This record gives sequence, C-alpha cells and structure tokens, in this order.
Amino acid sequence: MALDQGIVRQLAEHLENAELNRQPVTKITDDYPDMDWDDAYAIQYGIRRRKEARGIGTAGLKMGLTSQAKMRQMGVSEPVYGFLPASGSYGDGADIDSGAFIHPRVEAEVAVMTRAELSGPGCNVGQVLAAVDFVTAAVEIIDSRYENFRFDLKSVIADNTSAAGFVCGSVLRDAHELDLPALGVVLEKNGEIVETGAGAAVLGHPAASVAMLANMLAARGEVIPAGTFIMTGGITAAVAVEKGDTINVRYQDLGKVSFRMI
Ligand code: OOG
Ligand code: MG
Repeated sequence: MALDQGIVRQLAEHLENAELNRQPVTKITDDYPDMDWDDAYAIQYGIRRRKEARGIGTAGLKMGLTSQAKMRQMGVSEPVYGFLPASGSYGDGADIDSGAFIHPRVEAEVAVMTRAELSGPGCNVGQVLAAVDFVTAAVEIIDSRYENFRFDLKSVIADNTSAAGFVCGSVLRDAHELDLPALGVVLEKNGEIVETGAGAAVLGHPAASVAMLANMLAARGEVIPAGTFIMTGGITAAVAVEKGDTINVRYQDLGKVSFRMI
C-alpha cells in the first residue's frame, strides 16, 4: 500500500459522500497519483464497511469491464470487481427514482447465484458451472461518482466500479440448459433497439468472468462463498438513461427485464 490508512479512510468517505449527495468529483488519482492497486481496493472495501455499518448489506458481487464494448467505451483494459449494495436492488417492472443517481447508465448482463464455494487460483469455467445454482437476467445501473464518467482503473475500483443498482429478471435457469456464450440480448430504450449482443462478449463465456473473480479474490486470500449473487459484466456498451425513459431488455432463454426511470 502506498497510501496511509487515514487517507484510505478519507477517500472512502469522499467517494461515498459524492454518491450520497449526487455530487460528482474528479478522479482521485489526480490528487493521489502514487496510489496502488491495494489502495484502490482498500478504498472500495472502506465504502463497503461504511454502508454495512449503516445497515446496508451486500447483495452480491460484480465484475466490470469484462467486454470489449465496455473497455472501448471507458478507455481501460482490464476487468475489475466490486460489490452490490442491497440498497440498489430492484425487481423486474420497477419504477426507479432517477433522483437517486447522478448520470445513470444501464448495461445488459447475465447473473448467476452460486450454491458451492468457489476459490482460486486456477478456478475455471467447468468448476464455475458445477457451482452455479441458477442463471438469471440482470440489468446493471452504473453511476460513476466521477465527472463525466472520466476515470482510470484505480479510480474506478476505488469508486466500487460505478455500482449503483441492478434490476433482476424473474426467470431462473440451470446453467447446463443454456448455451451461455451464444445467449442473445436485445436492449431497447423507449421502444427502440439501441444495443444487441451475446454472452460471449463477456470474456468468451460469462462463467469465465466468475472464474476470474474467484482468481482475483484468491490474490487477497478471499473466496466466493456459496450463495453469492454475481453480475458477470456488461455484454453491451452502457446506455445513458434519464427521467421518463423506459428500458426493456429481452434475453434469449431468460425472459426480459423492464423498468422505468421516474
Ligand atoms: C465501470 C463499471 C463497468 C461493466 O459491467 O462492465 C461495469 C464503468 O463503466 O463505469 O459494470
Ligand atoms: Mg456492469
């Protein structure tokens, strides 16, 4: 770690305040250019502890920047992981208060629930598929706490990978019944098709994203516990939404996810 504990705590508070006040800030590496990867995750874990101390639990984990579309859109080159605060969990058909966000964007994703522990290093797609309880559709709402979504990898890790909300589908399927790389998605905004894609956009196979998560956690001495909900990362580029927009994402074999920003 390059930063001292006091600065890490201060930066966690700074980024969480930006979220709570809907007040975007400049990327933190501008002021702390020497911060390292451990600092970045330590700040993220600091935000997680702050929320948990206020009774906001963790609903699951997420991978981000797992697709070329996302890496190109954000100008970065490596996957990252974060946590899903339970306060951002919505059901299919929800009316979502746009006032809860700064500049929200939505991404079509495949999510899984595990029923056995997964650990790295060396975790692979086969082990993930054997440990998955079910696969479901989920749309992430990201909302960078940085002005204009402008960040580098360390800054976005510290900012909990822009996590703000997620809307789950209601169709649950066994992983072995699905061809996850070939699974198609169609994202419509206000009745117009704006993005299309297939599961293979996510590191070749959405389960490879879960394996990578297990392997990244292993480097910190952590595992993915049984019963963890995991969003595997955007298949398509993220689409900006605002008050009045309706989103409908159709998934092959997994039904649809719709919601309205009000
Ligand atoms: C970072 C989060 C990316 C995904 O699915 O790729 C992400 C961002 O683009 O703000 O959640
Ligand atoms: Mg995402």
